[in-house]
Amino acid sequence: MFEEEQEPEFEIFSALLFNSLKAITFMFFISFAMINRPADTGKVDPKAEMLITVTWPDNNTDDVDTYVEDPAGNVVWYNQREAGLMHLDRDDRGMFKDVILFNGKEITNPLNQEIVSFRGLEDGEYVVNIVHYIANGTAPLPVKVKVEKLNPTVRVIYYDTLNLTGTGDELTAVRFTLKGQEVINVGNAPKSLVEMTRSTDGKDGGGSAAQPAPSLDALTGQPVGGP
Ligand SMILES: [Ca+2]
Ligand SMILES: [Ca+2]
Repeated sequence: MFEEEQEPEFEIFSALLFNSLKAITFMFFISFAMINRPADTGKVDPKAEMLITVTWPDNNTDDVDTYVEDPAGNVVWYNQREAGLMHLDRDDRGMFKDVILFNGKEITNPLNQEIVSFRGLEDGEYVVNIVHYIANGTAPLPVKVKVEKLNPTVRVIYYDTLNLTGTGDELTAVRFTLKGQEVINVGNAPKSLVEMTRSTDGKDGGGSAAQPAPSLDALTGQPVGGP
């Protein structure tokens, strides 16, 4: 009898304890979510008007760079990741820095990809170049370049694979002109965007992988003025 009378009190106590635990857990998750709010850098704008995606084979150690010029003459590239209405998500350097920690273990991210997103579009010509910044292999490197205009419906302006042939090789993948919703004059006449950005220097210093980028001949894509 005595024990039976104690039970309800115990139940109230455990219910209280359980609810407090729930509240604490809830507050913990809320603060955790706030702490881990993703940083703005590297984010692709979900309201993008156009996307340029450059990919090369998984696990490849070569460093390919994406350069895009807009009609106003702004050029987005690894040292100028915001230009005009363009944004380069990151400078993918092959496998360099592509190791992440997950549950205390090192995980290698095999992906090789750079994405340029556009918050808005202007009439005029766009130029999309890829550059073989560091070639570690001897074979030509196949690089996929895709240009998609997203609104009002997704439309692929360009999608092809180009072969980069070695350090310093710069190729114009595509150039095209926007006129309202129209896409005209799609071609690939070479235009060096590296030359236009040569006043600024190469990759962040320190690492042995960093080197001053060579000056390139606009027509041949070959380094000029070297030894
Ligand atoms: Ca790169
Ligand atoms: Ca990579």
